[in-house]
Amino acid sequence: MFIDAHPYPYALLKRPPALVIIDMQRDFVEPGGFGDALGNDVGRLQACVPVIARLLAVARRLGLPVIHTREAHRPDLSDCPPAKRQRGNCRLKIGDAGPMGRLLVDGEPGNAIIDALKPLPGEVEIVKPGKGAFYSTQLQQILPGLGVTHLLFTGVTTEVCVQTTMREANDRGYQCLLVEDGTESYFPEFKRATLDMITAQSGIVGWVASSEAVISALERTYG
Ligand code: TIU
Repeated sequence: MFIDAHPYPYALLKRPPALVIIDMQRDFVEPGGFGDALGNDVGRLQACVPVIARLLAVARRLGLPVIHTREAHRPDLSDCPPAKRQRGNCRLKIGDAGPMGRLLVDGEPGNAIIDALKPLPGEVEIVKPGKGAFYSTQLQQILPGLGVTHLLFTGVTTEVCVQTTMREANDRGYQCLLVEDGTESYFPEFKRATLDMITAQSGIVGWVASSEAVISALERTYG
């Protein structure tokens, strides 16, 4: 079975792919969080929430492994490079107190995954200090234990944490597909460019497909 994808059909194996949901945290999608402090229009990210919720429901029903990630730093900021904290010259920086607690700090209300996509017990939740989900985390050790070779990517933001993680996964031998309507950027033109970069050169980083194509193929293959 195949997912109807660009630049060519994405083959599904007997073992299902994992659904990867990158950084769907209040810090990026709600006013008063880290994304807002960087000067972004956070409302732009809302469009992918119902799409990811639909994919998540299908993944849970069909038994796909689900991996959530969250960008977060320890309360003492010992895992936050000063260069990252100082970048941008913003009024509020990582670790400063905002309306939802300290920005991008693990355990703060604003750092939590949004209610609509809350992880269930048993689903993997990777807490990552970088943009990529493999850097300084256990993800590389966890994936073989799940028997996963194929990854379906969703989340925010397309050209930052999603693309970085997809490139890290590609270099580690995973077959990666990005769900086009399951990801958003603060900059629509950067989202478009990312989709084009991933699929150019016969899929140099991987594939892109719509959530509709992904869901129908998953239902046909594993339903
Ligand atoms: N600023 C921005 O576009 N993204 C991030 O800082 N992190 C993620 O993409 N999750």
